[in-house]
Amino acid sequence: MSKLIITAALTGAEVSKSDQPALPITPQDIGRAAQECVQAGASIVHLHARQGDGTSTQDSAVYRQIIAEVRSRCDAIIQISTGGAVGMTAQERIAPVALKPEMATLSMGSVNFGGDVFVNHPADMRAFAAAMAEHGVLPELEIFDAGMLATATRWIKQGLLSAQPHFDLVLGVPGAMPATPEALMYLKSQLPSGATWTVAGIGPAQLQLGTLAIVLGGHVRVGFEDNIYYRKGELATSNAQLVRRIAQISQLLERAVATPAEARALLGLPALGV
Ligand code: KMH
Ligand code: ZN
Repeated sequence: MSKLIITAALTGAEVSKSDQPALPITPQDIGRAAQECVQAGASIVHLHARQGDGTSTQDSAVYRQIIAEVRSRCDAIIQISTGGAVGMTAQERIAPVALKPEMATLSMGSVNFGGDVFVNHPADMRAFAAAMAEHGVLPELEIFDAGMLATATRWIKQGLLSAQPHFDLVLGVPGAMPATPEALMYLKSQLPSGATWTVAGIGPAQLQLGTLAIVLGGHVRVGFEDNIYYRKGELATSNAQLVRRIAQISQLLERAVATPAEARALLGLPALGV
């Protein structure tokens, strides 16, 4: 089994400081959180940008600052969001891909998202995939529901996506696939052979499905975007606290944790600076 890649989803678009006082919002805070997470065992940071008042933004200038703050402190693989926040236009969402981060998310379909609808029109998804290919950005294919995985598989066969895909199986969004072992096992059974995959469980499932993914040979995403609690009724003190716990579980299960350099090799990304 390969070493474990831990992604830290530091900020997200929906969580606020009033929900989680330790949420990193400013570029400096996001840079510091990334550094702490790498020290705790993360190799990818999944980034969202916020304006000064906490509102979500896809402004490239803000992403440029965030990327600079992260890169000046650590060698994490930088993955930006193209999901942004519900209601943003496709043009807004794709803009920061021109900064050529190492990775970016690519949602593979539309889905009810709590009380909202997260819209991903096939024409926009195709344009996102093309923009990522043009800028040399590795997509992480976001799968919220089984039909999205079927779409990704079809697009891989049609040559619209790389034959060496990396997936994020997001389980537990209200309106999408539930955060159950059965749902994870079904999605795993449908993955193209040779694909790498990570699990993002929402809420308490972050710990439970993350542990299952460690055993199954997948990878794990943790962080405040998906879960703000350390345990029931107790807020986590930092993103790094969540990273540290999943790294410890992996080590207890005798699966070593990848460094950012090792994660780049596992994902077929060039070494940093190459
Ligand atoms: N904020 C969600 C609507 C992504 O980062 O690509 C979408 C999201 C997915 O967060
Ligand atoms: Zn995100």
